[in-house]
Amino acid sequence: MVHMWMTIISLEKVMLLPHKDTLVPSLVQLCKFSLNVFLCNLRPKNMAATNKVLVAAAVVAAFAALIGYRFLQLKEISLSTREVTVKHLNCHYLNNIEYGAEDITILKDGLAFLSTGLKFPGLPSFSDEPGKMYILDLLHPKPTPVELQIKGDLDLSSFNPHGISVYIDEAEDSVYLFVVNHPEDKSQVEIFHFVQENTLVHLKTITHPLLHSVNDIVAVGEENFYATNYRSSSIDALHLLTVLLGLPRCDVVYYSPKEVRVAADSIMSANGINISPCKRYIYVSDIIDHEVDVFERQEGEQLVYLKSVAVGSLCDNVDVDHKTGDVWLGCHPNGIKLSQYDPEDPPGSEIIKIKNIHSEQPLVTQEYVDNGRVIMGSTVAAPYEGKLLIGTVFHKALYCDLK
Ligand SMILES: [Ca+2]
Ligand SMILES: [Ca+2]
Ligand SMILES: [Ca+2]
Repeated sequence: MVHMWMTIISLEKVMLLPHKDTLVPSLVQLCKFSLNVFLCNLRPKNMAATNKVLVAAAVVAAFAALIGYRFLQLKEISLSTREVTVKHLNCHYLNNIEYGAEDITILKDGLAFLSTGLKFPGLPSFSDEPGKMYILDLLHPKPTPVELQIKGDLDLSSFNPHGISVYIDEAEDSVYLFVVNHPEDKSQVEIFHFVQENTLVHLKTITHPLLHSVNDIVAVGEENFYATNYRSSSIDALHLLTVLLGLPRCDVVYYSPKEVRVAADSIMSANGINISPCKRYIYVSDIIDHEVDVFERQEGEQLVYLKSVAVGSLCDNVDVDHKTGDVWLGCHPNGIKLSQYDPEDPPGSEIIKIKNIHSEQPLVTQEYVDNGRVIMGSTVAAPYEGKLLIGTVFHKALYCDLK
Protein backbone atom coordinates (compact mmCIF):
# COMPACT_ATOMS: atom_id res chain seq x y z
CA MET A 1 0.00 0.00 0.00
CA VAL A 2 1.74 2.87 1.47
CA HIS A 3 4.33 4.45 -0.73
CA MET A 4 2.26 7.57 -0.19
CA TRP A 5 3.23 7.81 3.48
CA MET A 6 6.87 7.51 2.63
CA THR A 7 6.39 10.34 0.18
CA ILE A 8 4.84 12.46 2.92
CA ILE A 9 7.60 11.60 5.38
CA SER A 10 10.31 12.23 2.79
CA LEU A 11 8.73 15.60 2.15
CA GLU A 12 8.73 16.37 5.83
CA LYS A 13 12.38 15.46 6.06
CA VAL A 14 13.39 17.27 2.88
CA MET A 15 11.57 20.42 3.94
CA LEU A 16 12.74 20.14 7.56
CA LEU A 17 9.26 20.94 8.74
CA PRO A 18 8.52 18.49 11.49
CA HIS A 19 5.11 19.69 12.64
CA LYS A 20 2.22 21.54 11.10
CA ASP A 21 2.29 24.15 13.91
CA THR A 22 5.72 25.23 12.71
CA LEU A 23 4.99 24.75 9.04
CA VAL A 24 2.94 27.85 8.27
CA PRO A 25 5.23 30.30 10.17
CA SER A 26 8.23 28.73 8.44
CA LEU A 27 6.69 29.21 5.02
CA VAL A 28 5.66 32.78 5.82
CA GLN A 29 9.27 33.46 6.85
CA LEU A 30 10.53 31.85 3.68
CA CYS A 31 8.27 34.07 1.58
CA LYS A 32 9.28 37.21 3.53
CA PHE A 33 12.93 36.28 3.22
CA SER A 34 12.77 35.78 -0.54
CA LEU A 35 10.91 39.06 -0.99
CA ASN A 36 13.41 40.94 1.23
CA VAL A 37 16.36 39.55 -0.68
CA PHE A 38 14.88 40.66 -3.96
CA LEU A 39 13.72 44.04 -2.69
CA CYS A 40 17.16 44.82 -1.18
CA ASN A 41 18.66 44.30 -4.62
CA LEU A 42 16.37 46.78 -6.35
CA ARG A 43 18.10 49.42 -8.37
CA PRO A 44 15.98 52.36 -9.55
CA LYS A 45 18.07 52.66 -12.75
CA ASN A 46 16.98 49.34 -14.04
CA MET A 47 13.20 49.12 -13.67
CA ALA A 48 12.78 46.34 -16.26
CA ALA A 49 15.12 44.07 -14.32
CA THR A 50 13.35 45.06 -11.12
CA ASN A 51 10.01 43.98 -12.51
CA LYS A 52 11.46 40.61 -13.48
CA VAL A 53 12.85 40.19 -10.00
CA LEU A 54 9.48 41.04 -8.46
CA VAL A 55 7.70 38.55 -10.68
CA ALA A 56 10.28 35.89 -9.77
CA ALA A 57 9.82 36.67 -6.07
CA ALA A 58 6.05 36.41 -6.40
CA VAL A 59 6.39 33.04 -8.15
CA VAL A 60 8.70 31.73 -5.42
CA ALA A 61 6.29 32.92 -2.72
CA ALA A 62 3.25 31.44 -4.48
CA PHE A 63 5.01 28.09 -5.00
CA ALA A 64 6.06 27.98 -1.33
CA ALA A 65 2.48 28.75 -0.28
CA LEU A 66 1.09 26.05 -2.59
CA ILE A 67 3.52 23.41 -1.30
CA GLY A 68 2.77 24.45 2.28
CA TYR A 69 -0.98 24.23 1.75
CA ARG A 70 -0.71 20.85 0.07
CA PHE A 71 1.63 19.67 2.80
CA LEU A 72 -0.97 20.48 5.45
CA GLN A 73 -3.54 18.60 3.39
CA LEU A 74 -1.27 15.56 3.20
CA LYS A 75 -0.99 15.50 6.99
CA GLU A 76 -4.78 15.52 7.20
CA ILE A 77 -5.08 12.83 4.54
CA SER A 78 -2.70 10.59 6.50
CA LEU A 79 -4.89 11.03 9.65
CA SER A 80 -1.59 11.75 11.42
CA THR A 81 -3.17 12.93 14.69
CA ARG A 82 -5.94 10.32 14.88
CA GLU A 83 -6.19 8.13 18.00
CA VAL A 84 -8.75 5.32 18.23
CA THR A 85 -11.11 4.02 20.90
CA VAL A 86 -10.71 0.28 21.27
CA LYS A 87 -13.63 -1.95 20.29
CA HIS A 88 -12.83 -5.65 20.52
CA LEU A 89 -14.42 -8.94 19.48
CA ASN A 90 -13.79 -12.40 20.85
CA CYS A 91 -10.59 -13.21 18.91
CA HIS A 92 -7.42 -15.27 19.07
CA TYR A 93 -4.22 -15.26 17.03
CA LEU A 94 -3.92 -17.68 14.13
CA ASN A 95 -1.01 -20.09 14.52
CA ASN A 96 1.90 -19.86 12.06
CA ILE A 97 1.17 -16.28 10.96
CA GLU A 98 3.86 -14.04 12.45
CA TYR A 99 4.89 -11.74 9.59
CA GLY A 100 1.63 -10.44 8.19
CA ALA A 101 -1.20 -11.74 6.02
CA GLU A 102 -1.79 -8.74 3.77
CA ASP A 103 -4.69 -10.32 1.93
CA ILE A 104 -7.16 -13.11 2.66
CA THR A 105 -9.93 -14.55 0.53
CA ILE A 106 -12.43 -17.25 1.54
CA LEU A 107 -14.22 -19.71 -0.76
CA LYS A 108 -17.88 -20.61 -0.23
CA ASP A 109 -16.84 -23.99 1.19
CA GLY A 110 -14.86 -22.32 3.99
CA LEU A 111 -11.34 -22.64 2.57
CA ALA A 112 -9.36 -19.45 3.15
CA PHE A 113 -6.21 -18.44 1.24
CA LEU A 114 -3.71 -16.08 2.90
CA SER A 115 -0.78 -14.19 1.35
CA THR A 116 1.94 -13.71 3.97
CA GLY A 117 5.32 -12.08 4.52
CA LEU A 118 4.95 -9.01 2.29
CA LYS A 119 8.00 -6.78 1.97
CA PHE A 120 6.99 -3.34 0.84
CA PRO A 121 9.01 -0.12 0.46
CA GLY A 122 8.48 2.18 3.43
CA LEU A 123 6.73 -0.37 5.65
CA PRO A 124 8.19 -2.56 8.39
CA SER A 125 9.01 -6.20 7.76
CA PHE A 126 10.51 -8.50 10.37
CA SER A 127 11.42 -11.55 8.32
CA ASP A 128 14.21 -12.11 5.80
CA GLU A 129 12.41 -15.09 4.34
CA PRO A 130 10.47 -14.84 1.08
CA GLY A 131 6.69 -14.60 1.22
CA LYS A 132 4.48 -17.67 1.41
CA MET A 133 0.90 -18.70 0.73
CA TYR A 134 -1.21 -20.42 3.37
CA ILE A 135 -4.54 -22.20 3.41
CA LEU A 136 -6.98 -22.51 6.30
CA ASP A 137 -10.13 -24.65 6.61
CA LEU A 138 -12.76 -22.65 8.49
CA LEU A 139 -14.96 -25.74 8.82
CA HIS A 140 -12.28 -27.50 10.88
CA PRO A 141 -12.94 -27.42 14.66
CA LYS A 142 -9.55 -25.74 15.23
CA PRO A 143 -8.68 -23.89 12.02
CA THR A 144 -4.90 -23.68 11.57
CA PRO A 145 -3.08 -22.13 8.60
CA VAL A 146 -1.01 -24.62 6.60
CA GLU A 147 1.67 -23.53 4.14
CA LEU A 148 0.81 -24.24 0.51
CA GLN A 149 3.44 -26.04 -1.53
CA ILE A 150 4.16 -24.22 -4.78
CA LYS A 151 5.10 -26.29 -7.83
CA GLY A 152 6.20 -25.08 -11.26
CA ASP A 153 8.87 -22.68 -12.45
CA LEU A 154 8.17 -19.68 -10.18
CA ASP A 155 11.25 -18.26 -8.43
CA LEU A 156 10.32 -18.83 -4.77
CA SER A 157 13.39 -17.04 -3.38
CA SER A 158 12.00 -13.66 -4.54
CA PHE A 159 8.30 -14.46 -4.04
CA ASN A 160 6.66 -11.41 -2.44
CA PRO A 161 2.87 -11.92 -2.45
CA HIS A 162 0.47 -8.98 -1.98
CA GLY A 163 -3.23 -8.83 -3.08
CA ILE A 164 -4.97 -12.08 -3.99
CA SER A 165 -8.20 -13.25 -5.63
CA VAL A 166 -9.76 -16.58 -6.59
CA TYR A 167 -11.59 -17.56 -9.77
CA ILE A 168 -13.67 -20.73 -9.74
CA ASP A 169 -14.47 -22.51 -12.97
CA GLU A 170 -17.70 -24.25 -11.92
CA ALA A 171 -17.84 -26.40 -15.08
CA GLU A 172 -14.35 -27.76 -14.61
CA ASP A 173 -14.57 -27.67 -10.83
CA SER A 174 -11.22 -25.85 -10.87
CA VAL A 175 -9.91 -23.21 -8.47
CA TYR A 176 -7.48 -20.60 -9.81
CA LEU A 177 -5.60 -18.39 -7.38
CA PHE A 178 -4.36 -15.00 -8.64
CA VAL A 179 -1.54 -13.38 -6.65
CA VAL A 180 0.05 -9.94 -7.02
CA ASN A 181 3.79 -10.52 -6.71
CA HIS A 182 6.59 -7.95 -6.21
CA PRO A 183 9.92 -9.71 -6.85
CA GLU A 184 12.65 -7.03 -6.59
CA ASP A 185 9.95 -4.34 -6.23
CA LYS A 186 8.44 -5.17 -9.65
CA SER A 187 4.71 -5.72 -10.16
CA GLN A 188 3.37 -8.87 -11.76
CA VAL A 189 0.45 -11.24 -11.40
CA GLU A 190 0.92 -14.98 -10.85
CA ILE A 191 -1.86 -17.43 -11.72
CA PHE A 192 -1.91 -20.76 -9.88
CA HIS A 193 -4.10 -23.82 -10.10
CA PHE A 194 -5.11 -24.98 -6.63
CA VAL A 195 -4.72 -28.73 -6.31
CA GLN A 196 -6.19 -30.44 -3.24
CA GLU A 197 -5.10 -30.42 -0.52
CA ASN A 198 -2.10 -28.17 -0.07
CA THR A 199 -0.59 -27.50 -3.48
CA LEU A 200 -0.50 -24.60 -5.91
CA VAL A 201 0.69 -25.31 -9.43
CA HIS A 202 2.12 -22.19 -11.06
CA LEU A 203 0.56 -21.66 -14.49
CA LYS A 204 1.57 -18.21 -15.65
CA THR A 205 3.28 -14.90 -14.84
CA ILE A 206 1.62 -11.80 -16.27
CA THR A 207 3.47 -8.51 -16.75
CA HIS A 208 2.36 -5.43 -18.67
CA PRO A 209 3.38 -1.74 -18.69
CA LEU A 210 -0.11 -0.78 -17.49
CA LEU A 211 0.33 -3.11 -14.49
CA HIS A 212 3.09 -0.93 -13.03
CA SER A 213 2.14 -0.54 -9.34
CA VAL A 214 -0.39 -3.25 -8.64
CA ASN A 215 -1.87 -3.55 -5.16
CA ASP A 216 -4.81 -5.93 -5.53
CA ILE A 217 -6.75 -7.82 -8.17
CA VAL A 218 -10.14 -9.37 -8.67
CA ALA A 219 -10.28 -12.35 -11.02
CA VAL A 220 -13.22 -12.52 -13.46
CA GLY A 221 -12.04 -15.38 -15.71
CA GLU A 222 -9.35 -18.05 -16.01
CA GLU A 223 -6.87 -15.41 -17.19
CA ASN A 224 -8.97 -12.26 -16.81
CA PHE A 225 -8.85 -9.76 -13.97
CA TYR A 226 -9.14 -6.17 -12.83
CA ALA A 227 -6.07 -4.78 -11.06
CA THR A 228 -5.61 -1.60 -9.01
CA ASN A 229 -2.57 0.66 -9.39
CA TYR A 230 -1.79 2.47 -6.13
CA ARG A 231 0.65 4.88 -7.84
CA SER A 232 -0.09 7.16 -10.77
CA SER A 233 3.19 6.26 -12.48
CA SER A 234 6.15 3.94 -12.09
CA ILE A 235 8.35 7.03 -12.50
CA ASP A 236 8.99 8.44 -9.02
CA ALA A 237 9.14 12.11 -10.07
CA LEU A 238 5.83 11.95 -11.94
CA HIS A 239 4.14 10.13 -9.09
CA LEU A 240 5.47 12.65 -6.56
CA LEU A 241 4.21 15.54 -8.69
CA THR A 242 0.65 14.14 -8.80
CA VAL A 243 0.77 13.63 -5.02
CA LEU A 244 1.99 17.20 -4.44
CA LEU A 245 -0.65 18.64 -6.72
CA GLY A 246 -3.36 16.37 -5.34
CA LEU A 247 -4.31 14.95 -8.73
CA PRO A 248 -6.40 11.74 -8.77
CA ARG A 249 -4.38 9.89 -11.41
CA CYS A 250 -4.49 6.25 -10.28
CA ASP A 251 -6.47 3.65 -12.18
CA VAL A 252 -8.00 0.20 -12.44
CA VAL A 253 -6.68 -1.89 -15.33
CA TYR A 254 -8.60 -4.68 -17.05
CA TYR A 255 -6.47 -7.57 -18.24
CA SER A 256 -7.38 -10.37 -20.61
CA PRO A 257 -5.04 -12.31 -22.92
CA LYS A 258 -6.55 -10.37 -25.86
CA GLU A 259 -6.78 -6.90 -24.38
CA VAL A 260 -5.24 -4.79 -21.63
CA ARG A 261 -6.59 -1.33 -20.91
CA VAL A 262 -7.54 1.21 -18.28
CA ALA A 263 -11.09 0.39 -17.15
CA ALA A 264 -11.51 3.21 -14.60
CA ASP A 265 -9.40 6.19 -13.59
CA SER A 266 -9.47 9.43 -11.57
CA ILE A 267 -8.69 7.58 -8.34
CA MET A 268 -6.34 9.14 -5.74
CA SER A 269 -4.76 5.81 -4.75
CA ALA A 270 -6.47 2.54 -5.67
CA ASN A 271 -5.84 -0.17 -3.09
CA GLY A 272 -8.16 -3.14 -2.48
CA ILE A 273 -10.64 -4.30 -5.12
CA ASN A 274 -13.47 -6.81 -5.03
CA ILE A 275 -16.72 -7.80 -6.68
CA SER A 276 -20.37 -8.06 -5.58
CA PRO A 277 -21.91 -11.54 -5.18
CA CYS A 278 -23.98 -10.96 -8.36
CA LYS A 279 -20.71 -10.02 -10.18
CA ARG A 280 -22.28 -6.79 -11.45
CA TYR A 281 -20.48 -4.26 -9.24
CA ILE A 282 -16.82 -3.60 -8.48
CA TYR A 283 -15.68 -1.97 -5.24
CA VAL A 284 -12.36 -0.13 -5.04
CA SER A 285 -10.87 1.28 -1.85
CA ASP A 286 -9.54 4.77 -2.64
CA ILE A 287 -7.31 4.79 0.44
CA ILE A 288 -6.14 8.40 0.16
CA ASP A 289 -9.68 9.70 -0.29
CA HIS A 290 -10.98 7.70 2.71
CA GLU A 291 -13.74 6.21 0.57
CA VAL A 292 -14.89 3.17 -1.37
CA ASP A 293 -15.64 3.82 -5.04
CA VAL A 294 -18.48 1.80 -6.54
CA PHE A 295 -18.41 0.90 -10.25
CA GLU A 296 -20.78 -1.02 -12.50
CA ARG A 297 -19.41 -3.48 -15.04
CA GLN A 298 -20.63 -2.76 -18.56
CA GLU A 299 -20.32 -4.36 -21.99
CA GLY A 300 -16.69 -4.91 -22.90
CA GLU A 301 -15.61 -4.87 -19.25
CA GLN A 302 -15.64 -1.10 -18.98
CA LEU A 303 -16.29 0.18 -15.47
CA VAL A 304 -18.79 2.98 -14.99
CA TYR A 305 -18.40 5.04 -11.82
CA LEU A 306 -21.58 5.11 -9.70
CA LYS A 307 -20.66 6.69 -6.39
CA SER A 308 -18.25 6.85 -3.46
CA VAL A 309 -19.01 5.91 0.14
CA ALA A 310 -17.02 7.75 2.83
CA VAL A 311 -15.40 5.51 5.46
CA GLY A 312 -13.32 7.97 7.53
CA SER A 313 -10.23 5.76 7.59
CA LEU A 314 -7.38 4.61 5.34
CA CYS A 315 -8.97 1.44 4.07
CA ASP A 316 -6.82 -1.19 2.43
CA ASN A 317 -8.32 -4.45 1.13
CA VAL A 318 -11.99 -5.06 0.39
CA ASP A 319 -13.89 -8.26 1.10
CA VAL A 320 -17.53 -9.02 0.36
CA ASP A 321 -19.80 -11.33 2.37
CA HIS A 322 -21.01 -13.80 -0.24
CA LYS A 323 -24.42 -14.14 1.44
CA THR A 324 -25.32 -10.60 2.54
CA GLY A 325 -23.24 -8.56 0.09
CA ASP A 326 -21.87 -6.52 3.03
CA VAL A 327 -18.54 -4.90 2.23
CA TRP A 328 -15.76 -5.45 4.82
CA LEU A 329 -12.63 -3.33 4.96
CA GLY A 330 -9.31 -3.70 6.75
CA CYS A 331 -8.18 -0.15 7.52
CA HIS A 332 -5.29 1.89 8.95
CA PRO A 333 -6.56 4.44 11.49
CA ASN A 334 -3.34 6.49 11.30
CA GLY A 335 -1.04 6.32 8.25
CA ILE A 336 1.93 8.02 9.90
CA LYS A 337 1.96 5.56 12.82
CA LEU A 338 2.02 2.74 10.27
CA SER A 339 4.92 4.04 8.21
CA GLN A 340 6.96 5.40 11.12
CA TYR A 341 6.52 2.16 13.10
CA ASP A 342 7.27 2.74 16.81
CA PRO A 343 6.69 -0.24 19.14
CA GLU A 344 6.00 2.23 21.99
CA ASP A 345 3.20 3.89 20.02
CA PRO A 346 2.17 1.16 17.57
CA PRO A 347 -0.07 1.51 14.52
CA GLY A 348 -3.63 0.43 15.24
CA SER A 349 -6.19 -1.59 13.35
CA GLU A 350 -9.73 -0.78 12.29
CA ILE A 351 -12.31 -3.03 10.64
CA ILE A 352 -15.21 -1.27 8.91
CA LYS A 353 -18.37 -2.77 7.45
CA ILE A 354 -20.64 -1.16 4.84
CA LYS A 355 -24.18 -2.49 4.81
CA ASN A 356 -26.60 -1.75 1.94
CA ILE A 357 -23.85 -0.14 -0.11
CA HIS A 358 -26.15 0.34 -3.12
CA SER A 359 -28.92 2.06 -1.15
CA GLU A 360 -29.35 5.82 -0.73
CA GLN A 361 -27.93 5.58 2.79
CA PRO A 362 -25.30 2.88 3.20
CA LEU A 363 -24.64 1.99 6.84
CA VAL A 364 -20.94 2.35 7.72
CA THR A 365 -19.95 0.81 11.08
CA GLN A 366 -16.77 0.08 13.02
CA GLU A 367 -16.77 -3.66 13.74
CA TYR A 368 -13.39 -3.99 15.43
CA VAL A 369 -10.85 -1.41 16.56
CA ASP A 370 -7.51 -1.86 18.29
CA ASN A 371 -4.78 0.60 19.28
CA GLY A 372 -2.01 -1.74 18.14
CA ARG A 373 -1.54 -3.47 21.50
CA VAL A 374 -3.30 -6.59 20.13
CA ILE A 375 -3.02 -6.27 16.36
CA MET A 376 -1.09 -3.76 14.22
CA GLY A 377 -1.69 -2.57 10.67
CA SER A 378 -4.88 -4.39 9.65
CA THR A 379 -5.24 -4.71 5.89
CA VAL A 380 -8.12 -7.16 5.42
CA ALA A 381 -11.22 -8.47 7.17
CA ALA A 382 -12.82 -11.55 5.63
CA PRO A 383 -16.14 -12.78 7.10
CA TYR A 384 -17.48 -16.34 6.89
CA GLU A 385 -20.59 -17.71 8.60
CA GLY A 386 -20.29 -15.66 11.79
CA LYS A 387 -16.47 -15.79 11.86
CA LEU A 388 -14.01 -13.10 10.81
CA LEU A 389 -10.37 -13.37 9.74
CA ILE A 390 -8.25 -10.22 10.17
CA GLY A 391 -4.91 -9.94 8.36
CA THR A 392 -2.14 -7.34 8.65
CA VAL A 393 0.81 -5.91 6.71
CA PHE A 394 3.63 -7.24 8.92
CA HIS A 395 2.10 -8.44 12.20
CA LYS A 396 -0.07 -11.43 13.15
CA ALA A 397 -3.57 -12.46 12.04
CA LEU A 398 -6.75 -12.88 14.10
CA TYR A 399 -9.61 -15.38 14.07
CA CYS A 400 -12.71 -13.70 15.57
CA ASP A 401 -16.23 -14.66 16.51
CA LEU A 402 -18.86 -12.24 15.22
CA LYS A 403 -21.73 -13.73 17.21
CA1 LIG B 1 -7.88 -9.10 -2.72
CA1 LIG C 1 -12.00 8.96 -4.85
CA1 LIG D 1 -3.80 -3.79 -0.18
